[in-house]
Parts: sequence; structure tokens; C-alpha cells
Amino acid sequence: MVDADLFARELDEALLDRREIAPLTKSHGPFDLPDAYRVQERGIALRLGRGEKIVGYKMGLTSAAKRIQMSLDLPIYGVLTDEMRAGTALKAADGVHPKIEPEIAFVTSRDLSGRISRAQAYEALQGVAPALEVLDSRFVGFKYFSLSDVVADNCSSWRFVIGAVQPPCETSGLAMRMRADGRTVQEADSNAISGHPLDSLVQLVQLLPHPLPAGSIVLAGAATVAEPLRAGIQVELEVERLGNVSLRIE
Ligand code: OOG
Ligand code: MG
Repeated sequence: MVDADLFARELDEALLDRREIAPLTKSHGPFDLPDAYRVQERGIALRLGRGEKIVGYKMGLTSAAKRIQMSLDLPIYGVLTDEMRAGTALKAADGVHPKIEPEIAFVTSRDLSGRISRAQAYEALQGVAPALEVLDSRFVGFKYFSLSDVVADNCSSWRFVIGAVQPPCETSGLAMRMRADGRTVQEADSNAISGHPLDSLVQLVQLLPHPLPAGSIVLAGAATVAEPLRAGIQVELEVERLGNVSLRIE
């Protein structure tokens, strides 16, 4: 068993100092996924200690495009706090090497736990929204890390923004288009996310070691690869039927 508090502090200091560190599996040697989730949990505890509140969870590596981009092949989850929620703009220079990706967010209306069906996940929705996630790994060059490294690093979470929450509707088979300054940079069908975006929620509920509380925001995972961010651009995601969400990068 690794010293989860020590690993969590190293990652937290890197986050606060905007500094890259070597992947933990390189500096400390390999560790398994249960240990990685313990490190993630200790890291979140540090954030909660600074007054942050948990507002939801994110699924990662739920699309083939992302798994190939990161050379990792298992869905994982991370925690979202109120501090990570961006407004209409964010500063690229506040991060180290931020990247942006197109997602769909669910908001739940009741507690969920254990093995649930896609229909049960749908019945437990308060709403659905287009979402942009801005990742920023704490690791050098945003690459060459293992699944344990990325889970320990709260799945590269940094910022996210969600559009207007719509009443629950079918999220399968929707066209998603991400533009930077009006130019299409990524597009995909929403089923690129877990085969069906709701299946990300089903998987999250199964992976979580505790019930998913009612009112949680759940990012279903990116539909395409992530795009590096540059200051001065306006990124917009349009999801068929769900509408738009945009973020100005300063
Ligand atoms: C891991 C996080 C992946 C997604 O939507 O697939 C993720 C990473 O790419 O560093 O958030
Ligand atoms: Mg993501």
C-alpha cells in the first residue's frame, strides 16, 4: 500500500504551484488502481479542507478516441468541485498545459447506487446539458503516465463548464461539434461516449464506492480527443437538441 497522503500532497502542491512533476509511478514505482483511488480521495480531502464542495463526478476514457490519445484503456472517474466550475472565461496561463474536450453533462434527481440499467439512469435524471471539460495534468508533458497516475491525479481534472440544463431527453445519436473561433476543430456522434452517453452514468454508479448523491453533475466523458488551449480563442460546443456552451480563453 502506498502512502496516499504523501502522494496526494505532492500532486496538490504541483496543482497550487502550477508545476509539472514526474508521474508518480516513475518517481515512486508502480501502484495499483485501488491505491490510485485512495490517493485521489486524499487529494480531494485536501481541497475540501480549503473550503471546496463536491458538486459531481466525471467519467474519463469513455471514448475510443480518448483511449487511443492517452494510450490507456479503462473507464475511470474523478471528482468535480465547485472551484473547478468555470464561468464564461478562463485564463490559459492559470494552468500548465490545459486541453479542452466536448462532453455531455447529466444532473441527477435521486441517489443512485450499485448496478443500475440505462432506463433506471434515465429515470433518475433531473436534466442534461452540453459541457466542455478543460483538463490539465500535473504530469510532465501531459503524457507517458499510467492509469494509476491519472486516477491519482483526479483524472487530469481542472475546469469544466456546462450549458443551460435541459429537461431529460434522448442523448444517443446526437451530433456534437466543437469550434474554436468559429472553425470546427472536433466533431463526433454522442454515441462515441461509452456507446451511449447514459452508459457513462451507469458505469460511474457501479464504480463509485458510495452512492451517487441526488443533484450531482456527471460529465459523461469526452466524445473526441482533447484540443490544446491557446489564449485569445473562443471555444464553443454545439450539441444537437441540447444547445450550446462556450468558453472564452484569455
Ligand atoms: C484523462 C481524463 C480523460 C475524458 O473525458 O476522457 C477524460 C486524460 O485525458 O488525461 O476526462
Ligand atoms: Mg473529460
